[in-house]
Amino acid sequence: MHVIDSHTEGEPTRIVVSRGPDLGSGPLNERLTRLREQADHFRRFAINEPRGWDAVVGGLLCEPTDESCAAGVIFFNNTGYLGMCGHGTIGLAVTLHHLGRIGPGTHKIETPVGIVRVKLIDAHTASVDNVPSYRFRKDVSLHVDGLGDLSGDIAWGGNWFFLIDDFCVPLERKNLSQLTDASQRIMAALKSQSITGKDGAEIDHVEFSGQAEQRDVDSVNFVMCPGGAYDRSPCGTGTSAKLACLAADGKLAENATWVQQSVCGGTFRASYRSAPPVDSEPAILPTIVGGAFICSDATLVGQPGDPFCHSVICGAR
Ligand code: PYC
Repeated sequence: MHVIDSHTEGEPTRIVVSRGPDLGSGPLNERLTRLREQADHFRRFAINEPRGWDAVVGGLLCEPTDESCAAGVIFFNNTGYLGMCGHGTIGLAVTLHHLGRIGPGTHKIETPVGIVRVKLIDAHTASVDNVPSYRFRKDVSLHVDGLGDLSGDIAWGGNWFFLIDDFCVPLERKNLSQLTDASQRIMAALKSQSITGKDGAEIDHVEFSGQAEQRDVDSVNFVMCPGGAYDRSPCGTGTSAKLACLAADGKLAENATWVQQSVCGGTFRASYRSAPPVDSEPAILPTIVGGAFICSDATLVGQPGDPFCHSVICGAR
């Protein structure tokens, strides 16, 4: 299996270029269902230990149904599948350039949640025009074991997020294990209290935002992804969800730039345009700009008889 690894502001992406499972043709959301139901061993083989690790987001390169798209992609992680992935789309653009498949300029990419536009600015920088994003609920109360009563917003940015501002634990690298523990407790509380996104959708990302120390940065975040790994980048879909909340509160004007830094120090520059409401909620079209670098261009091997071929090590799911 030919894979290309990159990182976007520190967050790894592994694009599977060839020898992925045959999912047939048709809309990408149907192909994703086939992948989940009939070929999930591929996901575990491609990104979990021993060939990968928990933080890696994989992307299966697919033939798009829409011929005007440069590529189709299905993103996945150590525990399942992602509707969209902002850092992964930036990594994909830099990877497609590395493969000689795209040049600088704007390209359409098909995903299971819709078509997104990516602009390759140079060999290591791309912007993503994400799917329409919106705040679904404001100031939702939640009781969390060990943390007490909290309140946060629920927003969609291509994935579902529970966003908490000014969390009691400072967003610093030395606090990563505390932040990981707290965000997982919040995720469990959301589940047990049946607090969901629209139509009962599971909220599978938790985002803490706080004040930045750097003067040229607007906010620092910590984002917990499904599967227990935190995002090393500021999270493209998480930044989109954050922008949706800022816009809904009148705290960020259309086309103004918002610099979002991750707890690891990488930054995305983000802005938005207004979009038609989604289910009568005001919506935005976010644009996220970030940098990505290729780390390896490799062949993954699965030998007959390898008992760990499809990954059953440690916490891999
Ligand atoms: O950048 O959207 C993102 C993302 C989702 C999960 C990890 N990164």
